[in-house]
Amino acid sequence: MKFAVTTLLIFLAAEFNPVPEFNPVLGSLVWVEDPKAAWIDGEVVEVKGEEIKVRFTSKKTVVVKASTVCQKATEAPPYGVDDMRNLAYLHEPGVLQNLKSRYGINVIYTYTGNMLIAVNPCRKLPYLYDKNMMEQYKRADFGELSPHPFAIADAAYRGMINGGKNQSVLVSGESGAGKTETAKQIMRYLAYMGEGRVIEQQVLESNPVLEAFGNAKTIANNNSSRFGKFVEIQFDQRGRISGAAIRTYLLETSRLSHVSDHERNFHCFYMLCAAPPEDVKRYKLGKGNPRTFRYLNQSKCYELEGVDDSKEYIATRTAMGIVGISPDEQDAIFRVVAAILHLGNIEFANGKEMDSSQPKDEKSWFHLRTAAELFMCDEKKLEDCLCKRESVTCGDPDSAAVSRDILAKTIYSKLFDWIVHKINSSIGQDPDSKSFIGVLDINGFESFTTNSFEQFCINLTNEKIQQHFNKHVFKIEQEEYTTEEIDCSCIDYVDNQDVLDLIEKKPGGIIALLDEACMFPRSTHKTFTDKLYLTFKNHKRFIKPKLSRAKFTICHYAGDVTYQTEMFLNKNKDYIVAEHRALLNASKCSLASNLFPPLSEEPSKASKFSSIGSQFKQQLEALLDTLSATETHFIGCIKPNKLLKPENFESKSVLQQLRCGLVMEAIRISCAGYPTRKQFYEFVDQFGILAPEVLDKSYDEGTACKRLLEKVRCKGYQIGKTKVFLRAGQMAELNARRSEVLGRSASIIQQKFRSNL
Ligand code: AD9
Ligand code: MG
Repeated sequence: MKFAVTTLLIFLAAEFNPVPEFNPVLGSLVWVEDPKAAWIDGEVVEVKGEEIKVRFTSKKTVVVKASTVCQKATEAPPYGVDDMRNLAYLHEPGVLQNLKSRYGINVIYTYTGNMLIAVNPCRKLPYLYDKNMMEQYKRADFGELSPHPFAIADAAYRGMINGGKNQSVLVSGESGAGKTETAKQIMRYLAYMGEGRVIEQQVLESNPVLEAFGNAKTIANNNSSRFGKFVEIQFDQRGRISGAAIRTYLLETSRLSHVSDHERNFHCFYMLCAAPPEDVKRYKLGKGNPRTFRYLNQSKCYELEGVDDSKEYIATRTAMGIVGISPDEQDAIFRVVAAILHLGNIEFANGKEMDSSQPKDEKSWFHLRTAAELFMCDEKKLEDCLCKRESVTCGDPDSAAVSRDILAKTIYSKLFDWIVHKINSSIGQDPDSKSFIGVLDINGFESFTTNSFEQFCINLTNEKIQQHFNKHVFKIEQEEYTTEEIDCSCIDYVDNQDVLDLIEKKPGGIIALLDEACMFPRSTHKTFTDKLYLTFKNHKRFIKPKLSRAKFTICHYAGDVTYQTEMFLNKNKDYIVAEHRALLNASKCSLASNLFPPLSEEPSKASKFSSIGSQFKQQLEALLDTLSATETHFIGCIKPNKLLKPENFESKSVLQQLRCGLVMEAIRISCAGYPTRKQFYEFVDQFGILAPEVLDKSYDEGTACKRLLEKVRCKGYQIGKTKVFLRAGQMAELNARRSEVLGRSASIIQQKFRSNL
């Protein structure tokens, strides 16, 4: 992944300048930014005006500008702090070091205020999630125990029960960071609160079912979710689960016909190949060897380390039963899955007539017959539908292959939607439910060497979530400042509304222009791209790359991403080829024919042009409307290393994730204001030693704090109604002074002690 984290992350009121007053002197401990290791710590050994020489522990020295280094705490707790806000210095190297030192002892969770940061342990840590642990979190207040997803789930649950407000938990992070695993722990905890009845079981078992059909091995993650998911768990008056609604987003169907090296197709195909012999026979899969199917053998990866597909098949079947998919329905689902494998094996050759094609050889005829049999549709119609000239293809062998893949993808995506729908209707929605907790598990910001329409949609989602997050964190900060009656003009944030307008404004945004292009038969990706160049030539967030005419760059909040437009038009079009619809609608299998109702029964489709981009935009709007009406909890997942190997913390990559995700954003907002706050009495208790005269009872607590801070010449702090609000770095300074005074008193006592001897 390549990110260009640029100047986008600047706050209006205060740049992210963690310790503004820091002037390194001889002997100061500092962090120096390093292109490979992110940040390295060392000691200042020479100061020459603006330039300083720093010596690292490796004895290597570097000369850097004083303004580029960060101050290192002298007395950092060796195993870090539970909440980033308790760091002596709340800056990038501090945050990174804290995560790293905790990770080293398998402490994978850390708070930043109310947000949880979860570093993927890349190994099983069962003790962290057992019943005993759930019980402990159930009894504790937030912040009392170590940071944990159960604490977040519990906070959401209590917020719902006591505060009477709907809640949501947003889990973000890049692929392999642990979003799905974390979301599952949240769901487990919520189910645990509900006493373990059938409905809780159903909500939990929806996970393996959806994973079987919607997850696949990718380079980044052996169990990568190839769709986004929002699970709304509804509760009754007694706080028990009473219904659930699952919404899914953007299943990556392109994987069905094209699998890259070292990746796999969706898990269900391999499971079915590994099914018990009677099932393999029933679904006509020969010897059940995945190597014999074209949709599976483009990549040479078939098995997953530590996963037994035959066991997974049985487990999936059991889970399907629990979520209410009947044995007959399960049979129909796997028949369709097997039919897709056979469909993929049909190859084409030139037919007898011009622009026509036919199955290439006897083997292809066999797969065509078997596919038709499994789909329970007419064999001749299937042949016609693939080989004859029709609305989208011109009939030659290449077009027939395209038509075959389109058919396979359409069926699979309909099948997936059907499964989701089925789970929803069998778990049921509680019409009387007043409250819910939503859990969102959706792909983080993506920037690959080649980015297409999928990345465009995913990054739009992330822009939306980012805006929601900024507003949320900002609002919480503002509320606390207002309660304490202190000035909050110092906090503000850069709104990314301009990027959102560029993408989704109606009319005139990129999605609207793409829809327009899709409606004109003569448009090509080139005319579409030219139109973008013309329309957005002065847009601050849009860049026309110098050399290409088929690319454009968007300056996202997390960095610049260049999109390739070649497939944008095709991928945006949402239609079912009329012949495909007719073929499957006539299937004798009720599941298959239900997947393709007659067009007249889909009025929204029949009347107007429908596009994937616009539909997705609407889905997102609905999601954001839901989220905005809830109290939101955030969990940021971090992938410690590319290969997901335990005990390997790659600082550089973690830093990039912190910058692109929500974590640094939360820290920035809090740093721009007053990241450390302490109750008056706590503050006086801790620092009274710096100005003992304020401790006599003639002052009220607030004034005592003020006098104390004046005496030690602190500036820029604020005194609220019950708390002292300190700027970034001030707490560390006070602590250092306190240690100094304590040290001095200790040595005086020692001297006295010695002289008395
Ligand atoms: V993707 O965007 O769907 O590709 P996720 O969902 O962020 O991705 P996932 O939750 O699937 O990542 O985690 C990846 C792998 O890391 C899992 O399969 C586990 O093997 C491993 N993992 C993640 N979190 C934990 C955990 N808390 N404990 C143990 C974990 N293993
Ligand atoms: Mg996932």
